[in-house]
Amino acid sequence: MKTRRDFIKISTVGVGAAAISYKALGSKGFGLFESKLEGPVSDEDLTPYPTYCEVCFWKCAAWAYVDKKGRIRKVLGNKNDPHCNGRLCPRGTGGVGMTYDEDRLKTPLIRETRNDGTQYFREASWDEALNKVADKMKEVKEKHGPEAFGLFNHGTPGGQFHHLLRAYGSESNAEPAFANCRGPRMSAYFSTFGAYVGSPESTDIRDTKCLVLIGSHIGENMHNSQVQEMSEAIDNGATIITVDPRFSTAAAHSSFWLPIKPATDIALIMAWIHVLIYEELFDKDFVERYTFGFDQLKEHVKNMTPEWAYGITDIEPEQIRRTAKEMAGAAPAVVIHPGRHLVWYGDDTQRARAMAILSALLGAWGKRGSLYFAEGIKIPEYPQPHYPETKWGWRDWNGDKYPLATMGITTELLKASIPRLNYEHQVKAWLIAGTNLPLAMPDKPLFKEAAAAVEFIAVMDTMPMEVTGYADVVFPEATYLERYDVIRSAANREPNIALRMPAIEPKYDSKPGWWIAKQLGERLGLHDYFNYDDYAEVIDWQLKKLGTSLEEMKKIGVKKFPRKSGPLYMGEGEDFEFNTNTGKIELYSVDFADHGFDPIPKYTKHPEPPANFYRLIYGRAPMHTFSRTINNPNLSDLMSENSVWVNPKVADLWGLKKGQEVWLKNQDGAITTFPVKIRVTERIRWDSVYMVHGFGHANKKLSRAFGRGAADTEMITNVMVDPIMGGTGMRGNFITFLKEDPALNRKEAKA
Ligand SMILES: Nc1nc2c(c(=O)[nH]1)N[C@H]1C(S)=C(S)[C@@H](COP(=O)(O)OP(=O)(O)OC[C@H]3O[C@@H](n4cnc5c(=O)[nH]c(N)nc54)[C@H](O)[C@@H]3O)O[C@H]1N2
Ligand SMILES: Nc1nc2c(c(=O)[nH]1)N[C@H]1C(S)=C(S)[C@@H](COP(=O)(O)OP(=O)(O)OC[C@H]3O[C@@H](n4cnc5c(=O)[nH]c(N)nc54)[C@H](O)[C@@H]3O)O[C@H]1N2
Ligand code: SF4
Ligand SMILES: [Mo]
Repeated sequence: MKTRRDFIKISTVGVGAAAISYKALGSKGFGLFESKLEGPVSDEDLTPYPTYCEVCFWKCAAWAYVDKKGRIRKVLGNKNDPHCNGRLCPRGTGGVGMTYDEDRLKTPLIRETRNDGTQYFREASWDEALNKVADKMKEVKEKHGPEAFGLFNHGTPGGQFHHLLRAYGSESNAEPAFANCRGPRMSAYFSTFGAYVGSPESTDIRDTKCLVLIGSHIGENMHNSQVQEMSEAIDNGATIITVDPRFSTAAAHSSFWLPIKPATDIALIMAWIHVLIYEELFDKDFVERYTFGFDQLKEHVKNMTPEWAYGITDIEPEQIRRTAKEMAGAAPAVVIHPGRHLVWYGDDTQRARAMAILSALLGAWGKRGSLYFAEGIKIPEYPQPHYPETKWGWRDWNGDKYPLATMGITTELLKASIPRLNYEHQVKAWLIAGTNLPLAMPDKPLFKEAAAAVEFIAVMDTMPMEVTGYADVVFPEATYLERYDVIRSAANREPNIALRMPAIEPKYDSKPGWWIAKQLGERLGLHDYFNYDDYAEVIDWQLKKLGTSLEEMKKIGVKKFPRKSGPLYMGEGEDFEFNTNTGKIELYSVDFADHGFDPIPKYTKHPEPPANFYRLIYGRAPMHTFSRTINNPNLSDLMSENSVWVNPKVADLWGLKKGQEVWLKNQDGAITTFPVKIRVTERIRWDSVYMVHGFGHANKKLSRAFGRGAADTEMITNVMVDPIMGGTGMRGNFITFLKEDPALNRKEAKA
């Protein structure tokens, strides 16, 4: 039986024909810049507009150059911006493809059901679509209270809807950036240092003598200034130590590559800590002055020798000792990179704690070449009433189950939406803004059950992504190059802000997120929270408070301010109070002990792949961001599908050839919708396979992305939940190969 909300592959009468003829032009019609279509243009004929990139969360500031006909010809980095230093990554340069993608959402859409029960989307006016969502928000408020309206948000578009939700009276929101990404390090670094590492992370890579990458694959993970600083550090002779079961791009540039057995990193880090302590290589003065719990730590790691770790990690004891000595020799100028996507095995907060403790023993905190003290600009709050009090929010869906979580947990929001699970507080409807949940969330069956259970879903996106197929109403947002948005403010070495303004008018019938949120707000009687006609007024008001103006920012894009919080680094022997329970860096975490968690990290063994199965690991490719860029005409030109990396030993055993198409099947019997090509390479351990995340799109309306490669997410049905902060550990899944089309087999079996 079909559920009330069947997945609809967006197709609307009217735009379909146009889309096909446009597609006939072929993706090659779109080069890196549109100028390929229209011939060269001289810089004098171009007008630059300031923006910051939305292709990933590094938010590099840039200039969009527009020609006399009103077309964006190129996007270049802003030289004064510390996120990019004037250079964008390939995704940022090709980001303009998001604006000129002919598959974009073009008008609001409303779900309809025909007499025979089948469902489809019909084009609607903005008024109708907005009224429908606002009416539903009113209804939910009356029937269940505003708290029952949930929000999945990500990136700047999500921020506009978050404001709307708070004004309406709900705090039931969650974003993948926490539970599916960097949540473990937030909880871990906060409990250790009483501070977060921020985004961009405050890693002083450019001045480091030793950079330790534990699974961080910088170079494929293209976080811009980090990649630039890493290459500077290499030129300056820094030692790079990369721990990765795969020979990553970073590993290729490293002095030491430790091809660790997956899921065993905590053992390696604890053995490093053992060597530092028992060979007296740690920073004694720093530890004595600033840390709490050294004696307990020393006792705890007594038997965690390199020999012990060797049996677990496959890393030779000699390598463990040597790399520990390298770090000690470079200390305190060592960056133990805190990682970003940390949700691997469910003990991820503990792994991040181990990394934080390792940094502390090296005195590598607040010192040149380690982690610096970042400073940001607080954007003045535009006048508005306080947000209404809420009766419950993301913390209370089912008791305070994850007390050390600092943001809403996506999987918990799904569970709170399923009546069968009997959560204390039930969520009845969703807004979704800027996240493609079907590809970003592990455990697809859970997502589908929750999506079918809620009464209503409204999605704001720029593309007909999979998530839009679950919506009752779809709002087409203007792309980042077509809109004003919040002022970018992220802590850095120098405090700074960046402006995003429209370079061109929104194409089609798309609208900026701020406008959509305001229109809903007005319909809900929340005018006082949206007291402006144009978001430019808000920005100008805020900028003036900061001693600049919209007029000035339009000319410069980025503005830097003098630091007020003091120097980048700690002074020698300076008194320093950390924002923790003990006022010290907690090698032994009082918070963790209070909540019944191990106060010092322990290694726990995780399940191994069954016979003929291999651990699925995944990561990034330099030219794509998750699922959002796969259809981008510029970027799909650079990489149009993913492959599955297989060790030659495994390829031999299975008789797999380079380029051969296979389907993957996981331990729970899930099979990939699409086949994926084999890449035979020594760069991956024999017990694992590797895939780039984001491919395997199932919506036909994504003309370049549909059916290209396979989705790692489909293979991630086992979620290893982090008991400390609710992270969705995704690397406890194992796959095997199907050499023949499983659909064919199914048909034959029936015949
Ligand atoms: N299997 C697997 N799952 C993962 C990961 C993985 O590696 N593998 N990585 C995890 C991590 S680290 C993260 S951070 C998350 C990322 O999760 P998401 O942020 O959900 O990732 P995307 O797939 O890029 O989806 C972004 C969505 O926003 C839309 N979008 C882009 N720009 C705009 C805009 O300007 N306005 C609006 N309204 N929408 C826009 C895109 O079209 C797309 O639908 O995924 C997590 N999930
Ligand atoms: N080009 C590009 N860059 C991006 C993004 C993007 O989509 N595209 N997304 C951005 C975002 S939001 C995030 S969160 C970051 C994520 O980037 P990172 O935090 O750097 O990535 P992870 O996904 O944690 O790690 C991937 C690496 O971990 C290795 N690995 C797998 N299992 C293990 C293990 O058990 N132990 C160890 N030591 N290593 C293991 C994999 O082989 C792979 O090289 O990337 C950011 N940068
Ligand atoms: S790192 Fe690349 S994709 Fe990310 S914001 Fe910067 S230019 Fe854009
Ligand atoms: Mo992420």
